[in-house]
Amino acid sequence: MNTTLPRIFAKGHELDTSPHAFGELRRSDDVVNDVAALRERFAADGYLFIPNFLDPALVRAARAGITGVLAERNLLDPAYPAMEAVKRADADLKFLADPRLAVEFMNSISKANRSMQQLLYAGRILELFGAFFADAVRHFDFTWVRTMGKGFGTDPHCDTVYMGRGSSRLCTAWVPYGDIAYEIGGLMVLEGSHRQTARLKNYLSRDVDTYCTNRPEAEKIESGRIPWKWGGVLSNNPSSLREHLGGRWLSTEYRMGDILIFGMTTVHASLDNQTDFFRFSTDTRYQPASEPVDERWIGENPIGHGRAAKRGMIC
Ligand SMILES: O=C(O)CCC(=O)C(=O)O
Ligand SMILES: [Fe+2]
Repeated sequence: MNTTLPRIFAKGHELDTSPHAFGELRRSDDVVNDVAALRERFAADGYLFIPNFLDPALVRAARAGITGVLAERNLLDPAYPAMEAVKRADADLKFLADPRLAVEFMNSISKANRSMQQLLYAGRILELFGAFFADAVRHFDFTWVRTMGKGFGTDPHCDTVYMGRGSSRLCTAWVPYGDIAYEIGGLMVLEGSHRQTARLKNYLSRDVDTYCTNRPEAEKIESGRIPWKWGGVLSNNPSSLREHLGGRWLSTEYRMGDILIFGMTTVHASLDNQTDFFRFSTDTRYQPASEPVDERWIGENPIGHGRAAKRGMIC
């Protein structure tokens, strides 16, 4: 075991942190102004990790907006300054399991947060994607805001199953709003997983909003009683998934200002939060403006994974 790392978990499974199983994300701050090198690295690694890319003062201001909403909702422990984002012991976040309530909550945090809007949809991020795509940039209109309290992180998945109806060049930008020690649980990327498209062919061809009209669950999906039969998870055991697919889980202790960019077929997950601090991050999406766009995530109130997104087929 690597003794410099704490014990870390994902979906309750302890991760092997020995050097063959776990490592640090490769930094790309050295090539941030060299677009050819950035493209090469993205093709080689399936991600770009650029520390200290965003203005930390703006990230901090966006964090203040997030903690403001959580304080209003009585989710923070009032014994600590809101900016520390200590979760109230009895704060109940179960409502986030309901996709409709989760969307409402994310919108209530992101829409009025001018620093977050400026950070994500203007300035450096757009310049970077413009150069990277060599095209005008279109971003999705929905902002995924993660407010993760103590407990499990996100299951391993690829983003294409949630947003793959448009451009295959779509990219995700994951931005932390706080310094995220390993125990608080940031994002992990499975090394080399973007090159596993043959093995993951079946998974990558799926879409969480497609359902079988000839199966018993069809009626529940059509009426909106359940969001889906299959929620897009690749595996609920990040440890055995890694053994199966190979490569290391890669992560880091993120700092405010960092950005992690990855593609639609890169397997990722997040570490469990073992602390009383909230982990805050957003994930947002960018693509070349000239390419087709997934209609679920566009407009003032995107349909998302709601009923209008469902596509029935006989299977
Ligand atoms: O932040 C997380 O836990 C998950 C984020 C994610 O899946 C993404 O950025 O695509
Ligand atoms: Fe994701």
